[in-house]
Amino acid sequence: MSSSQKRTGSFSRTAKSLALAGVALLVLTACAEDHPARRGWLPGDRDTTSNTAELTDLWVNSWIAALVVGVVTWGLMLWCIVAYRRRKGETGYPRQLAYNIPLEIMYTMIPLVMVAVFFFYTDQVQRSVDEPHDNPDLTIEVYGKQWAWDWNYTYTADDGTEYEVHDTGVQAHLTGEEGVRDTLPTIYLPVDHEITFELKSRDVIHSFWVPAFLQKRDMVPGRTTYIYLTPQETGVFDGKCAELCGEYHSEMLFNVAVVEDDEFIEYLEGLDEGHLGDEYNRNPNLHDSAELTGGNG
Ligand SMILES: [Cu+2]
Repeated sequence: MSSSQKRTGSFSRTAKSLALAGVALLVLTACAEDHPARRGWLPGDRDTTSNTAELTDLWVNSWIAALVVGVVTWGLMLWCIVAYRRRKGETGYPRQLAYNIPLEIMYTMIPLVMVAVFFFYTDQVQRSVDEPHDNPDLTIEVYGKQWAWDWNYTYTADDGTEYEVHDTGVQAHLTGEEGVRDTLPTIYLPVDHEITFELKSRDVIHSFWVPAFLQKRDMVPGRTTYIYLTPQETGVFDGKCAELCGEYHSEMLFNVAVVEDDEFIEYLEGLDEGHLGDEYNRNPNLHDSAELTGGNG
């Protein structure tokens, strides 16, 4: 064995053990119960709302499937590059192959099956997440407007008291200093209660997004779109508009405070009664929202 062959041998051994060690390290760290890798580095927590576990599983499993496909594809490519490399003394093109029917059928069918599987699971999760509440504890009608939000709360408390109150926000004022988050308008949600969000717009297309809830939905003038969820963990989360909607889109921010029931009722009692409806829309000639409900934004 020549010395160069020996060197190549020990190099490939070192590379192999390094790769193995890397994979082992990755697997071990990802095994830790609360490692972000287990959630595919998504924001929030698996149990933040009644929908986040399902959405997380769809995301993580899709990534695993995509990675398996990637590894097989990269492996085949590498194998071709190495096994069919130009060897000493070879000239011209290698033997050209075309019209291998079984092979062509295979690489048409496999992607079709993969797309069908992705479609099946995506559809399943989407149906489950978008399943309307028959009788939600709380309905919040959210109006997006350049560049803030109006919230109408309709809530029936456990003792039967009914609330129809509203709150209204103004856009954030991003100064570049710390502490702006504390000045943002805040939407309050009672933990462990079914909530239906009715999403509307007063002017242009906005999008209601709470990253930790893993859900985002367009708010389209003249239509109503919906989000159905049950918050399962108390805390304060970031909310924002996710549809470029004009000059101060980046300041169309809010906080989401998920609180215990008594704190929620205390908050509702501090709000003004009544409803800020379509009469404040900037496009009064649009169809009545009620005629055009539905759709997923
Ligand atoms: Cu917006």
